[in-house]
Formats: sequence, C-alpha cells, structure tokens
Amino acid sequence: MKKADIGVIGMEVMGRSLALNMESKGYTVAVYNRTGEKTKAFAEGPAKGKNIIPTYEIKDFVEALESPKKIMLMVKEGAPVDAFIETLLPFLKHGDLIIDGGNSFFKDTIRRNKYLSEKGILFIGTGVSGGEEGALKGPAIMPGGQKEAYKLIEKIFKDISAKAYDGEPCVDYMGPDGAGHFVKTIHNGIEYGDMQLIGEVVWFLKNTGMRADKIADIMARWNDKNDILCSYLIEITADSMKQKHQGSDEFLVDRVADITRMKGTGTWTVQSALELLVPIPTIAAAVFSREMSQDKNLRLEMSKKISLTFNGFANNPEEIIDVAHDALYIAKISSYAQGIALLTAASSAYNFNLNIGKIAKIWRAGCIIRAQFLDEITRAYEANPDLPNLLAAPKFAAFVSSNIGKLARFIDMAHKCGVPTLAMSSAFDYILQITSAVMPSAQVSALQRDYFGAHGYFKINSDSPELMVNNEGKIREFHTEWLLPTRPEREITR
Ligand code: NBP
Repeated sequence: MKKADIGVIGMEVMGRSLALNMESKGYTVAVYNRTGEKTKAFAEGPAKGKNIIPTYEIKDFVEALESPKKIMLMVKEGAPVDAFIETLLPFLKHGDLIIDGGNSFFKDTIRRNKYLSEKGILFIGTGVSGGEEGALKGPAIMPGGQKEAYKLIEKIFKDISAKAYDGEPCVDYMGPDGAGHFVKTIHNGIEYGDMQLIGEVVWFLKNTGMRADKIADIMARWNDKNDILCSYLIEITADSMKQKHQGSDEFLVDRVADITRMKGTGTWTVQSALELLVPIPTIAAAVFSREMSQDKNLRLEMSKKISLTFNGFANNPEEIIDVAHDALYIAKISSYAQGIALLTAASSAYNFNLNIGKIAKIWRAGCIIRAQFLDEITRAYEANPDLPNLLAAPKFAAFVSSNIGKLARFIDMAHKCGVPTLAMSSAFDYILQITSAVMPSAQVSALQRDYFGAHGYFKINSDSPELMVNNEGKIREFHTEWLLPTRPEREITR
C-alpha cells in the first residue's frame, strides 16, 4: 500500500477537516485519535473511499508514513500535546517532523522546540485560523520553527491554505520556535477586539430603536466590497442577525444570553502585553468585557440595586449610521495598531524577526479577521517597515485626523443612552494618548512617586515638550527633597 504523505492526530472537527482538505489536494493522509471510535466514525463516514488511512495504534500510524515522517497534532492544547510527543518519540528518527497545529501557548512551543531539537526531531508550532470551514476549504496558516522543518511542509501548507484574491497562499514562514503560535495568539487577540467593537456598535444601534433585521441590513451594506469595513466578521454579523428564533417571530440575537465564553488566547495576548510593557487597552477591554459578561448573576443583582438614568440625544438615523460606521473604522485601526505594536515588541524580545507586512498579507483570507483592510496594512509596512505605529501610516493618519470627532460623538451618543463602550472608548483614548506630546496625569503621578518614594523624575524643556538631556544626549533625572523645609531639587546620576 502507498505510504501516507502526512499523518494527522486528533479526529475532532479541526483534525478531520484538515485531513479531508489535504486529501482533496492529492495527498494520502494517515489518521489517528486517542479514542478509536472517532477514527472509525471518520473512516466510515466522510473519509470513506478517500486516500485516508485510519489507524488505531500509534506504531501502525507512524509506520504508515513516508520518511521523513510528518505528523500534525490537532489536539487540545496543553498536556495532550506533551503526551503525544512522548508517545511518538520512540517511533521517530532524526529529521522526522512533528507539527503542533493547535492553539498552543507560544512559550510551550519554544520549550517543545528546544526539547525535540536536542533529540534531532524537527518541530513546527503553527497557528491555523478559520475554524471548521477554514480547515476544510482553506485556512490561514502561521508556522514557526526551524527553517528546514518549514521546507518539509511548505508545499502541503501552500496547497491546503486559503488563497487571497490575488491568488497568494495565506501561509508563510513566521520565524523560529514560538513565532507562529505567538502570531496566532495576537491574531486571536485582535479578533477579540474586532468582535467587541462590532458588538458595541450593534448594541448602540439597537438602543436607538433599530430592529435586528434593520441592523443586519446596515451591516450588509458595510460589507460591500468597496466599503472600508468589509470583512468576514461584519459579513457573519449581518447574516446571523437576520436569523429568527426557532418557531417564533423573534430574532435569535434578541434571545441569546449576553454571556461570551473564551479559551486561552485572549488572556495570553493581554498577559504578553503586560510582560512586554505594550499598552493594548482595546484588546484588554474585549477580554475584560467577556469576563464581565460571564458575571450574569452579579449584573442582574447590581442592575436592581442601581438604576441609572439617561437623557438620550436627538435621534437622526442617517447621522447615527454614518457616525457609527466611521467610528467603528477608527476604533478598528486603533485596535490593530495595538496588536501590531505587541507583535513588534515580541519580535525583538523573543528574536522572532517578524515581518508585519507579511503577517497582514497571510491574514487577508482564510482566517477570522480576514478583511480588505489588511491589504492597506501590508502596503503601509511595505512602504515603511519601520513605522513607529500603524496609526502613523499616512492613509490611516489622514482618516483618523479628519474623522476622530465621529468616534468621540459615537461614544457620547452611546453613553447618553446608557450603552457601555469599554472597547470603543479605549480605542479612542489610545489614539488620544499616543498622539499626546505631553500626557495628562503622567506629570502629576511622576511627582507623586518622587514625593512618597524618592523615585526621581525627568523634566521637559521650558520651551518644548521634549525631554531635557545633557551635553552627551543622556536624559537628565531629578529628585526633590520633599521633607526638607527648603525642598531643594538635585540631579540624580545612576
Ligand atoms: P479539541 O480542542 O476539542 O480537542 C479534541 C482532541 O484532543 C481529540 O482528538 C481528543 O481526543 C484530544 N484529547 C483531549 Br480533549 N485530551 C487528550 C489527552 N489527554 N490525551 C490525548 N488526546 C486528548 O478539538 P478541535 O476543536 O478540533 O481543536 C484542535 C486544536 O485546534 C485545539 O488546539 C484548538 O484550540 C485548535 N483550534 C480549534 C479551532 C476551532 O474552531 N475548533 C480553530 C483553530 C484552532 P479524544 O477524542 O480521545 O477525546
């Protein structure tokens, strides 16, 4: 019997769909699952008559593979990945390749890459985005690991990946060890931000009195291919909001509970941001909002204890829709700017050597945040790979400077009818902060820290907001002796 080109372990929705996708591109695929019944159901169901080899023992699975053996794990992240690595090791030889395609924590991937390298086994940690449909028809793939490992899998990945409108496959080598899983994590963080921003805009429109089907029509308009907001998430919002509740005239969205659960990647994005000292308030707001959404009982109780009163605003539907559209676009730019800032910081902290333009390019199709907008990001970074922040790209800077008032107006209107906008507000404030030559409150708190803890402070020039430096260009630091009656100021040298 012909040996398999690749093996897939994990016969849940992602593993099954990827195996079928690979087979449809002409590859023979061996499959295995811890619980054999799932392999059997797959073999006798969707895989029947196809070049898919079901196996029920790890030894048989590995023996079914062509050398060098390529094994893709599509199992739950964490302990199951380590368990499978240990089970596979006795059957593998120098130069064989294990690929972890689950949503693993990037630091686990760095650890596994090192561990397996020492044993002569190649390892790729890759993000696979697009859910079940993407895995089946073409996902965006973000692989990280040794370059020679990527070479072994490059053709298969290119064949099975989504293709952008210009025909380019949505896969590229991201960088060493944990780079692929880190990029996937930040992709998901940005996805959280997008979903929260859209949710807040929809909820605001609903609170101005619009029905779900009217909002669905607005979303469908915003998904026109010439609209700056055109994206998969806007498309599925339009589609799902039209859905009626089973056997009734109500819309499903009006009956779905306001609880959004989550797995690990949003939290990991925020943890990384905290570790790398990169502010990502909008993505953090999206994670915090999901946490608040899960506290349903507390919110029910609090809503009975405190009743807030709002006066509303003059309701002009055309103006509201225009303001909401441009506000959402600006907030989206702000949120992506934050995610990209985190990618850039991680790139130098972990030596990932990430190429932001290339990442935006592979996110154009297949993945959840796919949008035409990503083309603009690619162009911005191709024109200037050293952009200090996405907001500095000339096209985005121009749009944001002329329309920032609409985001302010959106937040104002939303608050006037009692709609919380944690993500939209933080997107607005991020833009205000990053464009402030002098940040409000920071000077006061710098002084407070020196007052209570003698922590020192820097100074700005009397005639400009630039930092005061000495003749060698070194930033000067000062301390005031607050407890002495004359409060003398002295320069600190460290
Ligand atoms: P799940 O994340 O639900 O994982 C199910 C698989 O993990 C099954 O094969 C199961 O085997 C195996 N498994 C578990 Br659970 N515990 C195990 C253990 N202790 N030892 C060995 N195997 C174990 O499947 P999925 O939704 O297909 O996702 C697969 C990976 O892809 C995950 O990392 C997920 O985060 C990632 N991902 C999912 C999506 C999506 O939309 N679902 C999208 C992108 C990435 P069993 O059948 O014997 O229990």
